[in-house]
Amino acid sequence: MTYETVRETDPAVADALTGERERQNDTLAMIASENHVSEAVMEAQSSELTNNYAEGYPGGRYYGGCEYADDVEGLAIERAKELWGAEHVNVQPHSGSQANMAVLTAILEPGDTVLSLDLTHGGHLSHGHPANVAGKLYDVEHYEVDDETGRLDYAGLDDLARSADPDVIISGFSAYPRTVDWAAIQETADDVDAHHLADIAHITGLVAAGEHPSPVGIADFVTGSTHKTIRAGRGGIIMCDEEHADDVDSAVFPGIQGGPLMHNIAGKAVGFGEALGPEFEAYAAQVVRNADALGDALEMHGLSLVSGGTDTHLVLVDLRPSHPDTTGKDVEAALEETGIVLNANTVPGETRSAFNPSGIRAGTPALTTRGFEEAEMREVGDLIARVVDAPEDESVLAEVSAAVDDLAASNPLYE
Ligand code: DSN
Repeated sequence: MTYETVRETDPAVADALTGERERQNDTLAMIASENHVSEAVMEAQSSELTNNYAEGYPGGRYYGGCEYADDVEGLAIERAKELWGAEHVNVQPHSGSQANMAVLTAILEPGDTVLSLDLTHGGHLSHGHPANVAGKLYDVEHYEVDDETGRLDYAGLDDLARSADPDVIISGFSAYPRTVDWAAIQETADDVDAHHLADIAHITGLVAAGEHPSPVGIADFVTGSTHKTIRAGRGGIIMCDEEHADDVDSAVFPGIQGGPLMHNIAGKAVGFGEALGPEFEAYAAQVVRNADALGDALEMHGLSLVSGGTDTHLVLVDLRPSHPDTTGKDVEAALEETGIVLNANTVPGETRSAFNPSGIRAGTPALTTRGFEEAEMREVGDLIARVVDAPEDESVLAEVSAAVDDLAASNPLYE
């Protein structure tokens, strides 16, 4: 996109849009929740459907003029069913957080009990953090990962479920690098008569491609976002059995949302279509191999990975064992100067604060989209380690910056 029309009417916004395009082209996006969608997805998201109001669902709208909205939403739903094998799909949530809120309002009353992973152990704000509406409405208990192994403590979760007697157990995480045993959590949910909501926001693409086991058909509800590893239009998705379909649909609309963002749903449909194509499985497999290669390189430089490695698209580095005086924010800021963009992250047993935590999280979905393979990921790991060792050394930052420029130029995103 060239933004020529915006430039004619609004140069200030056109400058920002062009700047962002150049930023993405010239830097290495390693925020684990980000990806680069195709030009086709972006075109669909900027379509005339942004003007349409389609409150309701395909074939049952509250306004006229929805025949093409029906086509697009129907395509998104059918493609999602094929990708994840769900009986019922709702593609209207504006985000993964909205998808979670819709499921919670569908099955809970205020004051009911939610059991979810602590945010500092890899959970998510929308799973009941006190600052989130879910934390204000519900009584929230948290389970944790094992301090020693950094892996989910399924026995601890089971014990806690028996004492907390939750109405829902939330699984699925935003900073957990290991394979999740959905069936073990489902067994606990069954034993305590709780619903099970599996939030696969980060790993939607890995699950669709068979790179991570699927909770669909195991958990009562599966939520996700559609712009991360699945690389489709921005937003959320809910999957469930027919038994829960009406409750979920009415919780999304009119429960917590009004008109769906039909232009984004068009982007979801296009991205899901791409993910059904022959190349997506190879892409998802490369995402995982790349994360593994990145983790190996970081470990070779003495950095400590939470859980000792990764099975997914991300690695979580605990800086405390190797660099006790360096914080995640120090590293995030120094890396950003060089063109490597990732985020500071809390780690299990966090001893600093959420704003200036002790770890960094790095993901490979976006770099894999632009063609990076294991050799480049090992090089990126070497560069990250150099910056972690000397975040204030301007000559190191300049050398890393030059290497980042070369890597970005060899793997261009946009012509
Ligand atoms: N905030 C996103 C992440 O980076 O994990 C998830 O919503």
